[in-house]
Amino acid sequence: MGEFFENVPEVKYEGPDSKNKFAYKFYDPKKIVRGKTLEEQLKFAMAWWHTLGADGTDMFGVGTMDKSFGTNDPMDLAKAKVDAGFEMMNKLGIKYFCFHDRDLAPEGATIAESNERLDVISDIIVDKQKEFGINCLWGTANCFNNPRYMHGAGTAPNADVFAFVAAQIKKAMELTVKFGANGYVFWGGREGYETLLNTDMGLELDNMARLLHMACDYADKIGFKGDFYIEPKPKEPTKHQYDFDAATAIGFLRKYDLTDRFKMNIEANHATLAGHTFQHELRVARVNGMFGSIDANQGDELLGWDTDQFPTNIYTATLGMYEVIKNGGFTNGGLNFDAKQRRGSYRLEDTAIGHIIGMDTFALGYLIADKLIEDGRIDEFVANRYASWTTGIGKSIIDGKEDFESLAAYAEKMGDVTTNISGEQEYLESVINQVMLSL
Ligand code: XLS
Ligand code: NI
Ligand code: NI
Repeated sequence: MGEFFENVPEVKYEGPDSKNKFAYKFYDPKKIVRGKTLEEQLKFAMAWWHTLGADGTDMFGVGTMDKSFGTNDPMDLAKAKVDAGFEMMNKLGIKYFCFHDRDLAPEGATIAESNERLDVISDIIVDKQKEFGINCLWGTANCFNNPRYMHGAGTAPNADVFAFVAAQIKKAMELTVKFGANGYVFWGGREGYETLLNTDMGLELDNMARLLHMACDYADKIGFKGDFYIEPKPKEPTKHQYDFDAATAIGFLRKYDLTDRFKMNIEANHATLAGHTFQHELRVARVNGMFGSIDANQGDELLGWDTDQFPTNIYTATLGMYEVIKNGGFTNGGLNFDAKQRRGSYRLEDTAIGHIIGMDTFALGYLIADKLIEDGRIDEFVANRYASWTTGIGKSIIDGKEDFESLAAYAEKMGDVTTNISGEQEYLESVINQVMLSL
């Protein structure tokens, strides 16, 4: 096996003063925080598709990055990607990867041929996992690329498409188990609509739920005990996607009695597209007991699409990690870099540098969020803000002892509300700045 990332050395933690672009400035994998190493807390994962597949192709131009890994033969390329991927993860100390079935091996002419190809490549991956001590965070199926999915997959109007995608997901779940992963993602790539004029929305949603129930049943058969995740996204590729945001996806799961097996995989860029902050999406998942995993990237406020940039925004990462810590940390989930370097950063080492900055950003975010919680001023402020619910009339409402009549009598006696206190947003933002900059 040759070396593919020959300009990338083994990347180590050198601290905030290092000027080595191939060193971590803030991510010290062995540092203990909240009783575990940062490596265990953050669970970084490499996304097979971007890191080994994306070559900079966009709507206006061909690829700028050479991701041929020394071969033109599709199966040889699939094998070379395994070598390249494990080389990069090993050099960077990334302990997990995420994949779509079609990232691993090219689709064949029949399901049988596609599956045979997957068997060949997945055998190689399993050996590599053992050799390098690298795990799989989650798997998924690419149900959006092939023209058969032009009208959707689980929500397609054509029942044959539904049957085909079931076969595809069945195999992708088997691979996920083979790699020992505890997560399986459903991202509704084309599960949505372009126009309601040709769409039976009710049937499409019922069918999506049918597909997910079948996945749960099959998980039990093959011993998949991990979490299923829905990854919400409001649009792109379809105009309107059914899993618009966390609240919408959770409502869907509740309606169809799927909340036992499913959680959310929150992607930062998708939150932006939905008009939400990353923290909002994580909070919605958390307060509903549905937080699972994160696709770590960032969008551009000025662009309306999924730019999938490597995360560099420390403020956003801090507020995101604040939610993760409040949730008790990751269980089966982790931080998957669903991210790619910009088209002009065309060298393979730019991929590595993107991961390095992403890992430093989330490590910093985690450390600052930990300090914020330890500092306690934010929590204390919030507790005081809602103090009226712990005594008197507030407690009585929570205890279920009040009704409209009793509250009307209470209000009458009170006259008017005289107890509102300031929200102090500016002060709270200053606390964040202070904690952040004094880390
Ligand atoms: C696309 C999604 C996709 C999922 C996996 O926008 O982020 O990459 O994470 O199918
Ligand atoms: Ni994603
Ligand atoms: Ni995305």
